[in-house]
Amino acid sequence: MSTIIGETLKNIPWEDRPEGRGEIVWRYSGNPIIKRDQIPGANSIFNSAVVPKDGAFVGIFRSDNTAMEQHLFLGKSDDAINWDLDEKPIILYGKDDKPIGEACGYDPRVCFIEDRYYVTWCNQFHGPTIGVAYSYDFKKFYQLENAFLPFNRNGVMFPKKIGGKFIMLSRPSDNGHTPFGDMFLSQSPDMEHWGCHRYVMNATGWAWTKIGAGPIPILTTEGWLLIFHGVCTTCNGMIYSMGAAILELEEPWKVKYRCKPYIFHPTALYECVGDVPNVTFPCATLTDAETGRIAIYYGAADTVVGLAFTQVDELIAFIKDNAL
Ligand code: BMA
Repeated sequence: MSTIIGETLKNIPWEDRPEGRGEIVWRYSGNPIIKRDQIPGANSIFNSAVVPKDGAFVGIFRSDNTAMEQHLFLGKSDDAINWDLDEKPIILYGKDDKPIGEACGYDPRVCFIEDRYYVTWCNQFHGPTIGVAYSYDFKKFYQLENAFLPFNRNGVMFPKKIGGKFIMLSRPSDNGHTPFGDMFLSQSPDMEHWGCHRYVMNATGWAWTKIGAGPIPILTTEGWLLIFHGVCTTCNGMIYSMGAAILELEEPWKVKYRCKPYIFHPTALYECVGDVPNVTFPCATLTDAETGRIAIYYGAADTVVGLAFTQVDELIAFIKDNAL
């Protein structure tokens, strides 16, 4: 039986799979957990990342305002379901300790590595690329250099160094609604200089248009469990579903198993109706190594935040039984 290698999280939010239902990933009955206008002046709050901290939870939330400007906001919660969100965006500081300005951009991920929390997001630098910042305390955020040249999206860190290097997944893209995209991996000795690029996975099967890493990969006895978003294009636009794969522990650019069917698909009303219909976009998980529970945070229809659940041993068995 596959298990999570990591911390216990006794207060992980959880609901059992509804009776008589067979989905590998199931929705929280109280979804959406974040409403679109929970921040004054917000048009939408969606693709967002949460982590446990000091017995409670913190998160970085993407909110687009009614001028459709994209910013990152701090949120706090005792139960990881009910969130207090700041009314003003996060302020980024430079290495010289001087404020640079508000954190602009979208689709944040948060990853604790060694002694601090790294935030990666889609930053604007003559087009989208991967912004990087860190914080020790979620009070002050220091911005580092952008990781890559434009155009790139979905920069997702691994939670520990491998072979002495920081590791980040990303998806080279274009300046628009990218109709292509495979997943790559890059390595860095210092979180600023990125190289030794490796190819990880292509867009194929149900995700024939593009794929992008989702939450921080989860360390398990089987390898790195990677949940990602995959996109297919229909006559009515793109559909964003969730896929899953297992990557090799020491060489995580090598795919051990990739699940042929999607593991989650926009079918609930709040995933199918909103600013961008038919989008489920995972950016974070909470995990409990003791019970194997995984809570997945995802943006729904580019409008609200949803929560879903799965069990690590069942998900890994599903991936292996249904491998491409
Ligand atoms: C991607 C990103 C995401 C968004 C998705 C669907 O390109 O912009 O933030 O959720 O499109 O619109």
